[in-house]
Amino acid sequence: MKENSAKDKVLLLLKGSNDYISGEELSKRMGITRSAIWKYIKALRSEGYEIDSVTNKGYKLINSTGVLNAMELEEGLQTKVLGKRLVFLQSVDSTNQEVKRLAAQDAPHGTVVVAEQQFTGKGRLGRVWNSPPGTGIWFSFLLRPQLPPSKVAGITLAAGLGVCMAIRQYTGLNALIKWPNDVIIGNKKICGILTEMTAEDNRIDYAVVGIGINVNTKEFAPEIRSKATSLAIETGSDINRAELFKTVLKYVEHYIDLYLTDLEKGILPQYTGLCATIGRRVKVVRGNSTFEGEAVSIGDHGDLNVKLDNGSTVAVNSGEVTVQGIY
Ligand code: BT5
Repeated sequence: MKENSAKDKVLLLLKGSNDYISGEELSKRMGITRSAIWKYIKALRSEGYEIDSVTNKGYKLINSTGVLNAMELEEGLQTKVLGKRLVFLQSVDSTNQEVKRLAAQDAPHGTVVVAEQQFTGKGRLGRVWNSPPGTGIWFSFLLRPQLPPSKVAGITLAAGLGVCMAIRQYTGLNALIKWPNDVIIGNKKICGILTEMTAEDNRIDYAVVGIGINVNTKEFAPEIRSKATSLAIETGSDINRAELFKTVLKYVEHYIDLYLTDLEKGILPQYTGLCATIGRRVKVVRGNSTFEGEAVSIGDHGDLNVKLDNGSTVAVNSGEVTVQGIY
């Protein structure tokens, strides 16, 4: 564990106590003055910790749901490799970009960057990902897998499955996957994933997986209002983003490991069981032709197999398909 600053030590003492601790007790335990304690309490409050103070009783930590910082993100993280190096930033252009910058400086496999806010959050194909502060979990991680580039799509499917399972476990909501890697609740999007990679000689140099989850968003920008939702909207209450992040990272690591151990087969049965696209009518646009059919299964490279109305089956990629009934 990193050496804690005095402010973090005050926080740990508050966290370790079920009752009020007096300013005197804190100042004795820390070996600093009561006015220094008061300064740290004020600083912690400004970070979002709700700390009650009562004359003659002292201080008590009431709630830390709104807080996102490195300490909250790392404390109790149960992963093997993901997040062993974790960088938290108040704001950044895009966490994918930051991970790429760190990768260029030889950052290790499993490095994670989390941001409170992204100025230019990216979707796929140059689209925008809205990432305002105080609302979501916006993070990316670095992988240096021994894989050919054709296997990267499966990593993205595994990450989507991990997010979906974590949301189900943490909130009890009926989260599903819209192939290939949106997580949805009802017909609305709660999470998007962007994977980028660099490769050489048919080998992945590194892959960056970026995940955005709408957690405590109450209102969306007009252009996405009809197709986006958040966990707070769906559950009716605010969610502790740091705790949810740790659950997500644990599940994402688990399913990526499963995929890498048993390439496709490790995750496909579970993925298919949670994939809302399977069994739906889809429209496929390929070149100048448009076909309709039913999505029937996921292929070995993560493609979607569509049974067309003329009876033939085609394997399609995400750029070619729209699903009827989901945004
Ligand atoms: C995605 O793209 O869904 C991938 C999003 C990845 C975001 C993460 S956040 C951390 C990391 N850093 C980044 O810069 N990116 C990753 P796509 O399938 O192309 O969907 C983009 C579309 O989703 C947009 O065109 C909007 O219509 C919609 N959208 C934008 N922001 C949204 C939001 N917060 N919630 C739901 N939908 C949104």
